[in-house]
Amino acid sequence: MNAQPTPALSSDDMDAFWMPFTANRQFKAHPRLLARAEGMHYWTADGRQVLDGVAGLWCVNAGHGRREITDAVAKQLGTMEYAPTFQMGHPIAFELANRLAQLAPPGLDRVFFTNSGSESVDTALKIAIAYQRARGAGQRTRLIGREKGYHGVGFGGMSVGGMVNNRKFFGSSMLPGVDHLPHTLDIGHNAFSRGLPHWGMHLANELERLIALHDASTIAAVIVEPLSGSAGVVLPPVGYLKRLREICDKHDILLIFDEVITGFGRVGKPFAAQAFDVTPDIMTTAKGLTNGAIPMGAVFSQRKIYDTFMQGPENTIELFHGYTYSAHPVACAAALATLDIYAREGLLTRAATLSSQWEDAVHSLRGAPHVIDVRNFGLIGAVELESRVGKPGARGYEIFVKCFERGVMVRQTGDVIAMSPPLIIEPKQIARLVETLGDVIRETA
Ligand code: PXG
Repeated sequence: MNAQPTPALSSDDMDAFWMPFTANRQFKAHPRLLARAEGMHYWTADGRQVLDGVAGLWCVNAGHGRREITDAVAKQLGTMEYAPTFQMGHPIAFELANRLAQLAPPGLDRVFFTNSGSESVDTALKIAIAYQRARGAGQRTRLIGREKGYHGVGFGGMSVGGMVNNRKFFGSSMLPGVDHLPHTLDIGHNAFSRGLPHWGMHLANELERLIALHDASTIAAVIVEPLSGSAGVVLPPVGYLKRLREICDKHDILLIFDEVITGFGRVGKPFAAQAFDVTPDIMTTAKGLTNGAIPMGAVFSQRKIYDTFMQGPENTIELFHGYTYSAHPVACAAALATLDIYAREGLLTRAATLSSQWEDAVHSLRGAPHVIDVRNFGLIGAVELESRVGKPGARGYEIFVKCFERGVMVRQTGDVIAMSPPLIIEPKQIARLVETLGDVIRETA
C-alpha cells in the first residue's frame, strides 16, 4: 500500500517544534518524517515503507492502525469526550481497572491511572512514601534506584534513575535522600549471553550494603526496571531479582518494578514480574497499555498498600494525588480495546513463542565488525558496538540512519542498537529486520 506523499516541509516550517530527546539541528537538516502506519510498517512522508523494529517507541505492541482501537476511541469521543475522576467516576474506568487487576501478578489488584510512564513512576514513589507514613513508618522516606536506570523525566523518576545526562544537567535539583544500586551490565563476564546472563546475581547483595549504610528504618522503597530498555537493554542476571525481593522482604522495604517497557507482553508474559516469577509491591506501566494510541499509564499496588490508606474518617481524601486526565474516558476506551486484541490474538504470550527464533536471529550478528555484545530477552534485542575513539554514539547513529534509509526502523542509544518490534511480527520480518541491521553494520566503518 502506498501512502499519499505529503508536501515536504521546508526547514523554516520545522523551527517551532522543539523536539524531545532529539538533536534538533541535526534532525531538521536531515528530517525523517513519518506520515502513516499500518500493521508492522510506517510509511514516510515521501511514501517509503519502513519496517517498525521498535513498536514506535516500545509501545505499539499489537501493531499499527488497529481498527478496533480507532473505533472504540471514536465511539467514546462521540459519547463522552471527557469526565473528571476527582469525586466523580465513569463506568469504563472501573471496568478497565478490573480487567487490569485480573491480568496482574498476584495481589497487585489496585490500579491508579496516569498519562505516561513518567507520571506512573512519580505516582509509585509518592504512594510508597505516603504508605510508609500511613502505616506509622513516616521516617522511611529514602528511595533506592539503580545506575543506568531510566524512570522517565519527572524529578522523582530522574532522581531514582541513573542516566548520567539527567544527573549532569539536573543534578542539583534532584530529590534528596536517594541512593543507587550498581547496574548489572558487565560485558567482561557476560558478553553474548543468550537470554539472562548467569554472572552477576551477587550484585543484588549491594542492597544489603546500602541498607547497612542508611539503616532499613529510613528506606521506603527500591525501584528497578526488571529489565531496562532505555539504557541500551540491561538484563537482570539469573536470580538477581529474586535476591532483591528477599532483601526487601527481610527489611520491610517496598519493591517497585518499573514495567513501562516490559509490561503488556514484551517478555512473553503479561508482565516481567510473571516472566521472572518475582512479585513487586508496586508496578508502573504505560506504553503498551493503549498500544500507544492514546497516552495512558497505570500503577498497580498490592491490596495491602491500598487497604493501609483506607483508614480514618471516610470523608478524607486518602491519597492527595491525581491528574486531570487520570482514567480519561477516551484512554480507557483505547485500553479496553487494546486488551481485547491482546487476549484474542494471544499477544501477551506471543513473545515467548517467538523468542528462540528471535534469539538466534539477533545472535547471528555476533562476529560482525565492531559488535562487542548481543543481548536478548523476550522480544527485545540489543547489539552493542565498540565506540569510535573520542566519538561515543557516532557509529550507533550512523547505523540507525542507514537502517532507516533501507526501510528498517531501529532504536539507537549511544552505540547500542535496540530492537523491540510489535508482538505481531512474523518470522520473515524478524529475518529482514536483523539481516538489514547486519548488512548495515558490515558496511559501516
Ligand atoms: N520508565 C521506563 C522503564 C521507561 O522505559 C519511562 C518510565 C517514561 O515513560 P514516558 O511515557 O514518560 O516517556 C520509560 C520511557 C528508548 C526510550 O529509547 C524509552 C522510553 C522512552 C523513550 C525512549 O529506549 N521509555
